[in-house]
Amino acid sequence: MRATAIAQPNIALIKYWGKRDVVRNLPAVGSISITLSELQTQMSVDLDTDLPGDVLLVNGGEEPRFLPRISACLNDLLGEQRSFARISSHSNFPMAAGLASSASAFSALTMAAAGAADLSLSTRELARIAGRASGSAARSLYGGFVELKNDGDSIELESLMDAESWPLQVVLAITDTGRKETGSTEAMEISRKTSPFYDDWIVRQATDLDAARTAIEQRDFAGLAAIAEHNCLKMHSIMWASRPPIVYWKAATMRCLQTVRRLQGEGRSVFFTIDAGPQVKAVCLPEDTEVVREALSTTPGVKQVMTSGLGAGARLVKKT
Ligand code: 2P0
Repeated sequence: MRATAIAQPNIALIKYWGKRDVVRNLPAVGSISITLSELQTQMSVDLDTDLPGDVLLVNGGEEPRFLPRISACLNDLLGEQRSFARISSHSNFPMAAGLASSASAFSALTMAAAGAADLSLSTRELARIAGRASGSAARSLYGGFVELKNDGDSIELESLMDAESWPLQVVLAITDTGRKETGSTEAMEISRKTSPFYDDWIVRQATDLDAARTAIEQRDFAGLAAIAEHNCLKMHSIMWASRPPIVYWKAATMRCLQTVRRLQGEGRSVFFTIDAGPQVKAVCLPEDTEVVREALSTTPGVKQVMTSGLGAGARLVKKT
């Protein structure tokens, strides 16, 4: 009745932004991501309790704030008649700051809870359940390059390439560790309802997904860089044009983009992407990692830099 799982966050190169169905949390567009190796969330679920309600510990301290979404995910997986759970989560990176903490948290939670309850569900089924809790979490059930297809009435996931086949590196530049003002669930709905560019974003996503899939298949770094930067800036343009506007960037975010442009001008294989937060993720070829890391860590306003390779999907590490 107890199990522990580990999962890593993933970084979308072709972004999920917008929901087709808010109640079932179905994304309006497909997305392509890379799962990281070095940033991890370890999640333990204990169902053998006589607790009067679920208890959530995050890095050792009680965190009732996140509990409603966690409890809803457990209800979805185990049914509402389940016993209450003690859930304990440890992450080695800052939460709620645009580093995809919900992706690693909900993918690890789903896998640990299924393990604790002795359910034998496929990765695909677990991904669908994790995705209902947090859209991007579905992708962290898989490693390497992952596509989330927005098919009909549900989602479908496909592993495009494993982590070893194209070992890209990601340098994460942390420009702000505070909690963001607008969560991505709310921000996506503001964009859908008010951004004049939203409909066009939906229509054009298939073209971007095709271009990224082809670049990955051919290990074409320049091709992947061009489409990933374009897709990222398009997503942020939708947010900026929303009412009220949603601007996650800080001054240091822009400075990091300038650093990446300078490195590109010097012939380095690197490109940027930015999610629902102010952090910049610089994806690069292994031979350029050190130069990119050094350049970003000395960019004014950058508080911390982390480096990660690509890694595996969520996995069960302990069951008792
Ligand atoms: C992504 N993001 O594809 C995009 C890019 C942020 C920007 O998925 O509402 O926490 O829980 O399904 O998955 C972040 O949103 O959203 C996200 P919900 P989620 O990675």
